[in-house]
Amino acid sequence: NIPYNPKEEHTLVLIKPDGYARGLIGEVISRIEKRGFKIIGLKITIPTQEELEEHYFEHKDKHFFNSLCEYMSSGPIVAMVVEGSRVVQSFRNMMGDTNPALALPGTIRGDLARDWGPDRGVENIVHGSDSPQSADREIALWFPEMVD
Ligand code: RTP
Ligand code: MG
Repeated sequence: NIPYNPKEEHTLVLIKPDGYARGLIGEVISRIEKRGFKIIGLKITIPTQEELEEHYFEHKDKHFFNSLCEYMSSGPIVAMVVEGSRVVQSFRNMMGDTNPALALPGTIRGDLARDWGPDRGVENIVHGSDSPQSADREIALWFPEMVD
């Protein structure tokens, strides 16, 4: 990792297990770099149940929470800290709608994610923080060494 400058805006990006398994790491990283954002932290890990309960705490009472945790712990993910001006909202725009069927062409999910079938109701390639506050919390969870 390279130095974390708290004056810059950051977001936490995850390439989820379907993105990793389908060989889309390069595609996602390429889109981030072409947009002019800087990757300052990067690791491959298999999330634990504890990490997912913390990462997705806002969803713990939702009907999809169990399948979400099963999906997210089913294989390796790539976690990244991405830096740049207004990167939180920009990366949300780059991801597209949560549901791949509603994600517009030109977005990561709209171009790459498969439709949600009965067997994979939660897959959508990537995660991006939904606010700068969420980003701070998520970066502290996945990259504690970077911010302590
Ligand atoms: P993320 O947090 O992963 O960046 O996705 P998001 O903001 O677009 O969507 P969010 O509402 O935070 O949901 C988190 C993840 O849970 C799965 N999900 N499944 N079956 C469903 O109705 C449903 N709703 C959400 C997705 O993997 C979603 O990205
Ligand atoms: Mg979310």
